[in-house]
Amino acid sequence: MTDLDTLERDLLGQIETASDEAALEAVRVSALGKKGSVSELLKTLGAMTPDERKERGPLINGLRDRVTTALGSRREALQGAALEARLASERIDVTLPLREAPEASGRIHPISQVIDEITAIFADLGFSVAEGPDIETDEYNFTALNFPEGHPAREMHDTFFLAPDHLGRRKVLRTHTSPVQIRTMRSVEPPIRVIIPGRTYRHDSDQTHTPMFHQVEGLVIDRQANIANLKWVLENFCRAFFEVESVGMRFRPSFFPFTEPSAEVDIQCTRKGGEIRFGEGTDWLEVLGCGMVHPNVLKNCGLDPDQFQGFAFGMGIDRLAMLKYGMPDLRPFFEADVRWIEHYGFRPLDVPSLVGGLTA
Ligand code: 2NM
Repeated sequence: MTDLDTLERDLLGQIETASDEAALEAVRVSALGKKGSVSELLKTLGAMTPDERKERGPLINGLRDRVTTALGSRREALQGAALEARLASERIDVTLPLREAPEASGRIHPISQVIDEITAIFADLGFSVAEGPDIETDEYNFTALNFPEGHPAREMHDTFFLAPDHLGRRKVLRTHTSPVQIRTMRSVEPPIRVIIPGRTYRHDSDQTHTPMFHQVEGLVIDRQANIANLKWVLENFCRAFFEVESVGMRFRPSFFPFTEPSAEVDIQCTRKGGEIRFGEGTDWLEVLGCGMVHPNVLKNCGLDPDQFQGFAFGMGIDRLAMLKYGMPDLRPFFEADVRWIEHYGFRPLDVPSLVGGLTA
């Protein structure tokens, strides 16, 4: 084996085993660089006799060509492998779910969602929203609403009583939002069309009751607002809220001190296959109470019952939320469990509207 053969085998071996482009470049410089082994051989041609050159020239040039070719193909292979590795490391799985932006990852509590839905529906019917304090006087919570002094209904409400104020007035945590209707009737000239969503309190706690719960009440006062108007408003509300074309309703006579006549309202439903459907079927579901505002309540607010009349209604928001969104238990509403709110909560940018369908 000649020295050229040995050199060629050595160089081709180094080229083949060069593990990256930098290593390959080092081999190239060591062979074909200014002082490279092959370059040095080429320089020897000049000092040769023509006969020597004729014999050695093609051998050395052949060696240089084969080394150059081997370098080229090894470089191509290394570049290809480097590209493959980079593509693999930068690979994006477009089938993975998007990570939510921070402003989209919070959740709206079902109670807030239902209040927003109810507000949107009644706003469309021309109602505005009124609010009042959670701590009320006995006067606003009971007396003005036609609960006689010492009447058992005051006890029926399981009232939380607070210490009397400096005027000796006994304070209570409001047992319903009706005191806000009193405040409204005493301060706003009819016609009145308001709803009052808010927190209410009763000394009651079991699987279906929490000491704090949410109500929305509505009030319409005008010269001739009547029961037909009441039924129309409630029917339209139920159709919009339960998102059905039509809904069978049943008005059962009932009693509230602040309305006469009074009724409790059921809507039709079916409970086939463990799923509840509203508006049709053979079952009935109680959803609200209502009635014509009692003349004594009008008088208590400085309104002449011979001039003005109206209707009022009230419903439990927490129960409506459970029914509409299939939540089996009331208690997690108030436990602030992030896993629960992630499951049952609503996306902050999905604002309820009649245009989109409330839960669009
Ligand atoms: C209900 C049912 C029926 C009601 C009545 C009044 C007021 F102040 F106008 F007399 N406010 N709310 C009312 C009537 C509330 O909740 C079940």
